[in-house]
Amino acid sequence: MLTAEDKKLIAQAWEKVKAHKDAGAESLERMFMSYPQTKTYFPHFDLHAGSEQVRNHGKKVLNALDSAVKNMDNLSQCLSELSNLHAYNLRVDPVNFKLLSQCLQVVMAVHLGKDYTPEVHAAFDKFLSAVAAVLAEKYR
Ligand code: HNI
Repeated sequence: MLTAEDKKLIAQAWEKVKAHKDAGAESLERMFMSYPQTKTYFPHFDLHAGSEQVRNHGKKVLNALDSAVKNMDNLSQCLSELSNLHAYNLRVDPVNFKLLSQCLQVVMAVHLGKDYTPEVHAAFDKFLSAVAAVLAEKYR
């Protein structure tokens, strides 16, 4: 459960993260490097460093997270379409959501520096777990 304080910290920190337009692509690149098995979901993508496809996809992921931040109290509804897509069409194994979340957190820490406090980290950890839970809820 996100507390009122968590929500405040997430909303504030997110504004700084999303100013880095390539934060999504950087997270994907980190995921592909650290967990190469995740590349199997993107056989149709050029996954080389600096790939335009990864860059564009990163923007989509960032936009989705932006709406999630704006709809923190209503994540299920806000991410319902994406949840269908990942479960029924893409069939992404839910373990992968944790891997991407971890990479997103590293990218946030890189960009936010000292503003990525333990409190912000803990709040984002809860938030990304909630997002992952919604994206995986249709697998049941
Ligand atoms: Ni994900 C497509 C958001 C985790 C594999 N994904 C999308 C799209 C968004 C998105 C937005 C674009 C939908 C559209 O075009 O309508 N993905 C998210 C979010 C997370 C996430 C917010 C978690 C925080 N996706 C993952 C993970 C994997 C993944 C962990 C696999 C490792 N996603 C995909 C694939 C596509 C995709 C594959 C289709 C890409 C394409 O364009 O063909």
